[in-house]
Amino acid sequence: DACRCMVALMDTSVTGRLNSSEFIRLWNKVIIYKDIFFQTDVSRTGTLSLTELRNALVASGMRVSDDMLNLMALRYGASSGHMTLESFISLILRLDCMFSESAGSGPDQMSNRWIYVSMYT
Ligand SMILES: [Ca+2]
Repeated sequence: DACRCMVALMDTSVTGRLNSSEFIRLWNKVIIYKDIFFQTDVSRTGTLSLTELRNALVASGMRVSDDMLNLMALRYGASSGHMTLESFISLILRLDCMFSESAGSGPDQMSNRWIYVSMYT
């Protein structure tokens, strides 16, 4: 599921598969976010607590409200509320996709992007 999600998020040409430039883009992002995950997992549990998740999002340059953070922990976290690396990568790629692709575009592009990310990935 995590792999399918990653492919869908980076498949900007919407062909159902990744070409080499899409794959390289994905791979570079995965490496960056994996490093952020391990840097913010200060308790060395291999998962992110809510506080660690907040720090990881800040380190990734994402600004989200506390309500949104709690929702993300519910949706992507385990029942303990802690988040694994796979869940974190799926979540952060979605955010990355929505924030970066919608930057500088109008509300129409933004809502199209939202529908695309919600439905396809
Ligand atoms: Ca931790």
